[in-house]
Amino acid sequence: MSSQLESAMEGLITVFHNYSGKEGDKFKLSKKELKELMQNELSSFLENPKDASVVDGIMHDLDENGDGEVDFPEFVTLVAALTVACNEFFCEDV
Ligand SMILES: [Ca+2]
Ligand SMILES: [Ca+2]
Repeated sequence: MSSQLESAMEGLITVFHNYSGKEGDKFKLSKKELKELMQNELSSFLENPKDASVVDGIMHDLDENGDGEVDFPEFVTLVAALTVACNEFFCEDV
């Protein structure tokens, strides 16, 4: 049995690969794959996941090595940033 945190980590990996394997490099998210992931998996955390400029901005921020795709470490950066933002929101609410 995995702990809650371990399950969450496995979930992250699974979600990433579900989308990264759709086209091109199997281990990286193209802009299209990133957009799909954001729309399907992060729709309540992101304000306008359907807005192309939002996707462009996030892609640009995430793509540290400038190859035009988001690899797993870059994806984790996004999830970590969103988790921190969400935690702040959660703390304000309590
Ligand atoms: Ca891909
Ligand atoms: Ca990259």
